[in-house]
Amino acid sequence: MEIFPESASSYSSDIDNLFWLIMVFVGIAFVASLIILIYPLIKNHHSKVPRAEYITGNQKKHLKWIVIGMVLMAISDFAILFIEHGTWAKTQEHVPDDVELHVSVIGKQWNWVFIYPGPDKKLNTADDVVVDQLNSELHIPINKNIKVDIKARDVVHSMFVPAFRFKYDAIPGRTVTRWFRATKEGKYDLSCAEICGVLHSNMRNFIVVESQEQYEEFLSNLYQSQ
Ligand SMILES: [Cu+2]
Repeated sequence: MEIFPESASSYSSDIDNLFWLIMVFVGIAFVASLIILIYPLIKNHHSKVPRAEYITGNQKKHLKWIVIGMVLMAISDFAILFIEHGTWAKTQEHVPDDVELHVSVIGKQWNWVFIYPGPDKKLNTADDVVVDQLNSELHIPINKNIKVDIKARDVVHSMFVPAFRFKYDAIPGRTVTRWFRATKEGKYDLSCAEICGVLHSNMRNFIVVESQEQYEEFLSNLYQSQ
């Protein structure tokens, strides 16, 4: 049974594994809570216990259970932190050195704006190319590291590419730099995952993953259109 959306980036499965990891911890806590809730209802049914006992919860024998719960919760949190640390470092702390394309993706009311580096291959120079069209596509080559500067022009948006397991807030005044490597050719949704105004749902753009040749052809056409 496949419960996840299509998977098309080098670290999709790492993120999916984290989902299952947290699911196991939360699942155990969920079942335990239900037992703790339902068992006393049955045990203290009014046919057996006609008069309820009033518990203030500040006696030692009651406090013990609060502390046990807190400790178990803290252990779970640290276990998750410990196990996920590798994935966190890979996806968020280090951008790989060999980057094929460095782009800006800017959220605004209501569209995603893409800024490609110009023929000098460097972003934030005079020859950068701005693509600001509703539902436009960001073209990238397959199996290459893409570095993304995520920004916002007005309010908070969130750059969400489900197939890449990529989701980061775009915050005005800040540049959030992340990366991904697409592993499957195709056209994938790039939408906004933060309610950002009445036309929030217009922010449906796409990432097109294509071969190196197709990508270079796209770039040269883009440069010619300038
Ligand atoms: Cu938005």
